[in-house]
Parts: sequence; structure tokens; C-alpha cells
Amino acid sequence: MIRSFIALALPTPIREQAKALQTKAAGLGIRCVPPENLHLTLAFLGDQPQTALEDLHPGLDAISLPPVPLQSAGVVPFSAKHQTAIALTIKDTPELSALHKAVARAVRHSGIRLERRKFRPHVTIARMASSQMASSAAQTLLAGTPPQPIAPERTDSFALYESELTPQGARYTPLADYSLR
Ligand code: 2AM
Repeated sequence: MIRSFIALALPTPIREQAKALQTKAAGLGIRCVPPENLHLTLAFLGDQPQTALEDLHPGLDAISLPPVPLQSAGVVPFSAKHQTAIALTIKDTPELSALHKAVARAVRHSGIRLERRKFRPHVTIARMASSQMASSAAQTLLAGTPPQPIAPERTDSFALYESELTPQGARYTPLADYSLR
């Protein structure tokens, strides 16, 4: 079984903004996700057999959409069923929403079940033990210098990743890249 997910690589300005927040968070003693792991999840697939991912490939490859502009929208404590985190939120533009819908459609069409939950685009900066800790960390991070609005930058590809959980943390490996043009 391959633990996998589909995500957007980050354009440089957003990556830099996320890394700057991580530097500040590290100064507060918060352990952050490794910078090479920063991404925006479009769909979490969970454990899948290799054949299911092979069946999904043509559907993802057939997605024909233009590059997606990404714009950050602030730092928030982020709480989902599975975990608590501090995240940089990303504006949900029509282009991003269209890509998310197309990816979810391709995944479901290939027979993989997806959890039904509202798409809240974000880049996880650090995972936290509790929502209380996440909330106070996000407040402290914002209290210093709030993230400056930056011009939207386009991202022109997304990828299918394998996520291996190791004692040293998650290791992500791209399995296939898909371009937006
Ligand atoms: P997160 O950034 O909010 O933590 C790989 O695990 C990626 O898939 C992470 O970015 C994680 O989101 C996302 N993800 C979504 N649902 C998940 C789940 N049920 N379990 C683990 N990761 C999940």
C-alpha cells in the first residue's frame, strides 16, 4: 500500500513567506515541518494499492487547466479531524477551486474514495499537540509582523506524492507530475 496525496508545489514568494514564518515560529520554540515538505494539499488519498494509483494517472493527466495563481491570506490555527496545526491560509480563487474540483472528480472517477469535507486551502507550517497550543502560537506569530500581502504568483504544476511516515517525520516523494497550461 502507498500512503499518498495530491498537492500543489508552492511558487517561490509563498514558499519564502512560509519559511519566514517558520523561522519566527522556531524562535518561539515551535518545531516546524521541514521546508522541503511545504505544499498545498488538493486531495489526501490515504493508503492505496499501486494499481489504484496507476488507474488514477490518466484522469489526472487529462486535466487541462491553466496555471493557478496563489495568494496567501494570513496565519491561522488549523484544526481538522486528524490533526492540529498552524497554517498559512491560501485564498480560494475560482482557478484554485476549479483545479481542486477537477482533481477530486478524477480521484472519485478512478474509484478511490475521498472524504467529503470543505476545501480549505492551506500550507501547514507546524503541527501542534493541541488546538489551544495552535491558537496561541498563531496569535503570537501574528502579533509580531503579520504576513505582508504579496502579489499572486502562478503555479504551473501539481503532483502525486507518496508520504512515508518515518520515526524522523513524514518523507514525501513525488510519484508523478502534472502540468497546468
Ligand atoms: P495538512 O497539511 O492539513 O496536515 C499529507 O499527509 C498531506 O495530506 C498533509 O498536508 C495533510 O494535511 C493532508 N491530509 C488531509 N487529510 C489527511 C488525513 N486524514 N491524514 C493525514 N493527512 C491528511
